Amino acid sequence: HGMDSQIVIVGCGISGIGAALKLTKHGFRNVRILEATGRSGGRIKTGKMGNNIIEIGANWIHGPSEANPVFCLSRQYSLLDPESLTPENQDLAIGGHPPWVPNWFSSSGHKLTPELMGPAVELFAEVLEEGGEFSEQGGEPYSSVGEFIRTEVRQRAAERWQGDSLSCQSVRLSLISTLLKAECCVNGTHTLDTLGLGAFGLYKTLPGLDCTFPRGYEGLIDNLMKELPAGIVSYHRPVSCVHWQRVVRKGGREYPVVLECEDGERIPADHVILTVPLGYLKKHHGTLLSPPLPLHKLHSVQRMGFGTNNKIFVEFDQPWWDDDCEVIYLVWEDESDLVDQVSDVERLWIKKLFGFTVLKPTERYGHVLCGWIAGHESEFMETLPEQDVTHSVTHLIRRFTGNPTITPRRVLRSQWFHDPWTCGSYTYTATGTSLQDIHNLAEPLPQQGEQPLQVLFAGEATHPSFFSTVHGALLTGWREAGRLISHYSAPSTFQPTRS
Ligand code: 6YU
Repeated sequence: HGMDSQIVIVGCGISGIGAALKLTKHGFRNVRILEATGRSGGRIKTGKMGNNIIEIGANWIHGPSEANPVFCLSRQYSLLDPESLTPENQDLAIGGHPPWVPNWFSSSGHKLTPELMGPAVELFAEVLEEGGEFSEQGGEPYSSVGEFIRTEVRQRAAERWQGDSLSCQSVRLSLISTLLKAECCVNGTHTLDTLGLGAFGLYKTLPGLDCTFPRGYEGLIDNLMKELPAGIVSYHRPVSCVHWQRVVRKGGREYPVVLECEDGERIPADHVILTVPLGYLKKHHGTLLSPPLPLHKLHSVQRMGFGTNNKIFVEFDQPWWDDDCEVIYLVWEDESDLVDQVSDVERLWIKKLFGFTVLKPTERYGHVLCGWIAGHESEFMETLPEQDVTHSVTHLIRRFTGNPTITPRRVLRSQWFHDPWTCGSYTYTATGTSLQDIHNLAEPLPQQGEQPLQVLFAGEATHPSFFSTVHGALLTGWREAGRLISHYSAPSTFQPTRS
């Protein structure tokens, strides 16, 4: 059958769309996408706060340069600001940490100076970079990224800052706690104690200074969707079970797979590309596949990490930060013991919010901040009524600025953990994981036999070096489409060569 084979893609995020585009452009005639929600884009989701556009999900193109397919497509669709397109911008190697201009505020209501904070910033950056250098085979001297950073920071801080006053040492260590919490957001993990040290270096950064979409990330999705044949996506169509290793007859043909939808419809297929998030797979693997996942694959699903990172957008009439400020760090003076989690989630969850990034340019956004909060504290925050979140954030800002009159105009937060089709934010390499686990996640079922490639796996979690990103997800969609294309082009005992 070749180009007539039935290919069903589960999920209309960037990986599912990427796979569908590559397959249809190659000439496959029976490709369809089943999407649980009423929209395309998945974790790429642009929203509104008043007249401002805000990103509820993915925020930046990480490493916008020639090797990044998301950058190349966005440039082609004219979705980027001219500054993002310059060669200087593409050449900047920032190693995943953009050189943003910081402001620091303390829990006693003071602004902290660069002279005081600088040494802590440098020390943290230095240790963090070394954390990525432990190779897979070389052995891990510490049990996690968290333990490594804390041990090294304590040691080096004691040596380097011994001449400084105790209060100076203490506030610098408190800033390190804030930076640990920020790193929890970057990695989408509850604490750096669950982030594997050996696997930390797997994530690769591309050159280019991270950029945003002036008219929203979803513009990329809209443009890609226009290139797909009309009507190939069925919305509000959650798949409840993928039955593989079957022989299903329909219209005089046999199919190895049948998809069962929540509404009871049964759809036969030759190949299924599953792009559901790892968080969803962790929760539903027992019912989503029948027969179930082979054990080595299941264990990798369980070992790999999938955590929560949420945003809290806050709009003000007037800025309380410097004109050139790009990121605001909140430093709790009682946190010199290098902590990245709170002792009592319900009472102290707001302490996990490390600070805010400033939405720029001001002419476009006005005075809007994006707060970042990861982990169980973030998952608890999702359960609170919006006015409770507003109240906590208002109180927090009044305390750190020492200004009891500041009142946000509007507050809006994301709730990725309670999104039933995502169950969190993105993938991280947990302690005990290695590259092999990602390969296991990506392995198709079955690999060999008379009916190979019945179920294929795409999505950000299946990319060996760009997991947790949009470009990683897109590349996995293309990869799985490519796998089917080669399958039908390669000479084989069972298939006549190409159509
Ligand atoms: C990036 C960024 N970014 C912030 C936040 C989030 C994410 N990412 P999808 O989920 O999109 O699609 C699956 C579809 O399947 C979906 O539509 C479902 O509805 C559907 N589905 C589920 N179940 C179904 C069923 N049963 N039946 C039918 N359909 C079903 N990435 O590049 N830049 O700034 C951010 C950020 C808050 C939540 C991000 C960012 C991650 C991306 O959004 C994400 O990877 C892709 O969109 C996923 O696409 P997909 O197709 O795989 O799934 C040093 C170091 C360390 C390591 N990491 C550092 C990297 C930093 C990561 N950065 C992230 C940061 C932010 C802020």
